Amino acid sequence: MKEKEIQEAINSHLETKLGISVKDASNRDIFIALSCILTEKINVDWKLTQEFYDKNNEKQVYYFSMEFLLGKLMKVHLLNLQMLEPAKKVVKKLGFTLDEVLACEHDAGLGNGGLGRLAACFLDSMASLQIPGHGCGIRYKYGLFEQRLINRNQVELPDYWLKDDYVWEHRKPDESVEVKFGGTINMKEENGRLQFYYENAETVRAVPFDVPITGYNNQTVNTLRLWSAESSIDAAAYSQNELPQYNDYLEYKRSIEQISEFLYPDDSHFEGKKLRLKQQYFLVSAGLQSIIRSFKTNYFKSLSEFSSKVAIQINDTHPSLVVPELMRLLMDEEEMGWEQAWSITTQTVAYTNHTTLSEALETWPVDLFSSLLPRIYMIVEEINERFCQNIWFDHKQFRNEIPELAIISYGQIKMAHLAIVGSHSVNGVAKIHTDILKNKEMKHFYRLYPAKFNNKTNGITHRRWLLQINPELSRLITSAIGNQWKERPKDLIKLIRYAEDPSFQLKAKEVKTYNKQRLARIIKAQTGLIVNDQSIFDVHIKRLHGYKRQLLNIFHIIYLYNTLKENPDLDIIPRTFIFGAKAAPGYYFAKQVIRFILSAADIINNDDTIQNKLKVVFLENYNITLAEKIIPAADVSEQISTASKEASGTGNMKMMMNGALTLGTLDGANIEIKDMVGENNIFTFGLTSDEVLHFYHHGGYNAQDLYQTDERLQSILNQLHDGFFGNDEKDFKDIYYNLLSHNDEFFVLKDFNSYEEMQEFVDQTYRNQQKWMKMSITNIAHSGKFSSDRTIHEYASEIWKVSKSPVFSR
Ligand code: GPQ
Repeated sequence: MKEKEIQEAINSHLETKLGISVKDASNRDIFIALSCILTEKINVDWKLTQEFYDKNNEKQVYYFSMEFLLGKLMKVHLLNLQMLEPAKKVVKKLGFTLDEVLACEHDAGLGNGGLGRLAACFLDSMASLQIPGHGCGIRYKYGLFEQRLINRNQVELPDYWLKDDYVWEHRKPDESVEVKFGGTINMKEENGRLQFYYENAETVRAVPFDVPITGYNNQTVNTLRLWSAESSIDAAAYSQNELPQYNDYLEYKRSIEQISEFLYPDDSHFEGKKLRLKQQYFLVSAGLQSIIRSFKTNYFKSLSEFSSKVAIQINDTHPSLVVPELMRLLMDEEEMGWEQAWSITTQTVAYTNHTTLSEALETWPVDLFSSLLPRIYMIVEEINERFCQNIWFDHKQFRNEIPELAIISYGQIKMAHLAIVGSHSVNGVAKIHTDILKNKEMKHFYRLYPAKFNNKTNGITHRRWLLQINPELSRLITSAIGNQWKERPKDLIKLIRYAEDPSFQLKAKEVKTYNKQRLARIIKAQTGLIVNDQSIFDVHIKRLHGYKRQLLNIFHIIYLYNTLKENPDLDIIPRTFIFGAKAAPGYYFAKQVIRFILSAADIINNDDTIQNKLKVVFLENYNITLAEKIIPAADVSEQISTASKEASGTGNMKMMMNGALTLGTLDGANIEIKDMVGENNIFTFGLTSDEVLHFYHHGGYNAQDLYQTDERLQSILNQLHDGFFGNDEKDFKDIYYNLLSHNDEFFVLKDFNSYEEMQEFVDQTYRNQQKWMKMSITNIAHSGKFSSDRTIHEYASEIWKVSKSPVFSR
């Protein structure tokens, strides 16, 4: 769309829909007008895309996930439809600024962190690569909580993101399905088959809301289908034959709607709540019913070809009930026999594992599971029985491993085992993570089914995380190597020629400074702090977690502070340490760490004697929109998880792509970043994953010894213990005891020395700006591998067996 058209469309919308003229319009009015213009255009392509898929019988991919962390979408659509520049000009002409208009959209925060954002990046890449791939998720009424920092404490507020209507969703009541919970199962023999009937089950109406997912400049529009729970009976029907007991009805209605009410705020942590299991089954059952229905109407009548036309990827074990639910639908509803249903199910489903943390493993108690999902439980029992029998008779060498491999044992259902047994592919999300799965966490399964296991190193969409959030850097890149990198991110490697080019270095440095100044203004507005844009911006943004070691970072900051207090003239490059992190509401230790960082920040930021050499900023309510502003401004990317614990990480990729240098452990995808850029272009430190695993195997190390021998650590730990940082001094004692009496589970003290040395080297390196910029440009040049286009290409060809389906030849 050209400028003139956009302008006319906005005017016409304001006049005919709102009855106002531009001079009376608010930012939100302009936002709504633009969203309507986009929606009209998107809808045309959406319909054509679906018709094209139907007509050509294309195999469809469905990405099942309890989380889709989309953030805002308007800029994505403008960029994909090549309308960003004209829209910016028009909006300006009308007396507005596009950024303010875009800010009217509420973040769709339907995810906790990496896993949910990965799902969103995958949707973007599938549409941009013209792969018929769709998302299947839950339309939570409340997304991830909004974080406020009050008196240094995290306070959680509900995220009511739907309060102004969500402009991108389309409610499809005609495509609703029913999902059943509880009750008892009756069996009857009919026509020689066992039929299963539900008695006294609770029936929930699942209503789909479709969100269009546009591809980049290619007219493909795929679908993210989000399910919402509604009551299937109205008040009149509820009180039939009874006195109208309206209060009872309201209670009943609320209990149903609760299912899609909120996102569980735990990241990489299993919370065995019944409502969560309900959410999981709700997603899986609604999603599968709708897939089967569309398969039957659009493709073939017989379901025998299902697995050649449908691929289902499950995002961790959260949707692993697809295995028994697909079995149920094929057998009970479609009258298939077990063997055929099993072959279709396993050929359709593929499972991605995202963590080896034991506290994240999903295991459901049999009583809870079987009372909520009686028919599904029968099927899981049968899957387990057949699986164990199969090992006993056909894999005799594994007989001793049966108790360990079983899906049900000691009254618990192990969802990872169900997912492995019920799928044809199991993948980890970075090389080292997949190796740990194969050789440690899932080693028996790997020996049993070697061919199922494979690696798919994560990626991020370079369109959003470079092109959209860093237009200045994108322009600079394009001026050097042309436009093609936008569709072929690997072309970024052509930048390597400019890594040592003084004029390119200068321009790249100018872009970084510009982005740092912009972030400095945001910091000023949010916190009142004035930060020096010539200082090193050292960024640690991710969920707050023991293993992500925000504690190691703040320990080092305090060490620097203590050193400066002794010698204020110490020659260090000024640093601004920037944190952003939400702690799960029930994660006490993580909340203590937030308090600790904020307390240390107060002391450091208000100390005039250290000559402004250190500033510590904790930005409230870290979310996608904030990440988009921080990442382009980062000089140093903190990726300092305890080795072996971070399956992949994706923030590391986003920051690298924007020219930050990684300061990281040899963990997750950091290792592959190092392999790409070479060890001279990354700062690595710390125990290796083998060393960490070796320590765990031998009961850890002795943290007390380090306390005794390392004066730097002793000072900090004593400060913690003695209330140096506290209003309320008692609480930081917890951190003290956590490290010293509980033997420092995450090796914070153990890795301190090596981290400190590497931080010192970062400081030294930054003094040589030519070298720094060379390293920075080298990182950008090698970041193409970490585009999720590469990842999706691998899933498509190696797991899903789908190819590109170009809706229109351009
Ligand atoms: N991840 Cl299991 C989450 O964000 N949430 C989870 O519940 C689980 C994993 C992350 C993982 O910690 C990161 O290392 C990965 O980069 C990310 O998933 C995507 O794979």
